[in-house]
Amino acid sequence: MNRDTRSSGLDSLVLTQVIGRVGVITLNRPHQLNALDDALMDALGEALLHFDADDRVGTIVLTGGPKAFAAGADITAMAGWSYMDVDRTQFITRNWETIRRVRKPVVAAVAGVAMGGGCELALACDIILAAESARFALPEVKLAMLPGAGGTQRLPRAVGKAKAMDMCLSARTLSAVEADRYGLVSRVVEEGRLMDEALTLAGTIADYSLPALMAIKDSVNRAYESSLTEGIACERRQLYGRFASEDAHEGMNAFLAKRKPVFRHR
Ligand code: CO8
Repeated sequence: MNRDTRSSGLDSLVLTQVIGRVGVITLNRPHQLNALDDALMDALGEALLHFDADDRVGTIVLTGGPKAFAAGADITAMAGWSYMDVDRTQFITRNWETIRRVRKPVVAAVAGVAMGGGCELALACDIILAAESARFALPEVKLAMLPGAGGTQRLPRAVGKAKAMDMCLSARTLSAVEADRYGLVSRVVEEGRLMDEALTLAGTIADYSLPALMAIKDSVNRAYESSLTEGIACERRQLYGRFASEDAHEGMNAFLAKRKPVFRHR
């Protein structure tokens, strides 16, 4: 794999690096277990939008540290807020939902805890790879709060109502193996191999035609967000759209000529 890497400064709240066609974003508040505050979420949003606009990047990997992907919203920051503080600054919609605007595939590579907003952030990604140490929980009920960064909506869609209710109401923690069995994560990988596996997966995806990847992501998200009729209509439009793509003709012609396709991401 071409490891053409560029890194941001080590004192940043997020570190960014480009490896081949993969943009890697690392949450970097290790002493607070990557607790998510406004500044971190603004930096994350900026990094996501930057990679989404960068033609050299086909896929994004979002990761944390060995101990924590992220331990949730920053309780220290939130503890003093009033209703009006949250409402006036639109805390959640201002920077928590940026990830929804990203059109390229986003792979979460999770080691250690993914709790509360950290679990919700992973759920907002397209694929979750979990190291054996990964732990998933929505423990907000212990604070008399609720999973308010999409957790009550995305978790039932991922694991079904009964298991989502169990996790949200009892705050139980899932091991990586349980999370895999529940369908919350797509793969569990050996502890030391998390980033290698994530980069290999993201690199494989990034080599496909980017407009095709974005069409697939949009269509799968419709399955999740709309009725079957609307989802099928979206998929059909995306399918017809493929015939306007140079890459789709290249892919089909290369298959017929028994050669490797050369995608230009157009
Ligand atoms: N916020 C702020 N600081 C945190 C957080 C957090 N969520 N989690 C850990 N830290 C800090 C600790 O306070 C500690 O700091 P210090 O060293 O200064 O005392 C440091 O990180 C290390 O933590 P621990 O000593 O507790 O480490 P342990 O290994 O003993 O425990 C745990 C790890 C189990 C992850 C434990 O830290 C924990 O339970 N953390 C809180 C988890 C939690 O409740 N998360 C949910 C938060 S609420 C939320 O996410 C709402 C999302 C909805 C969005 C709302 C937006 C407004």
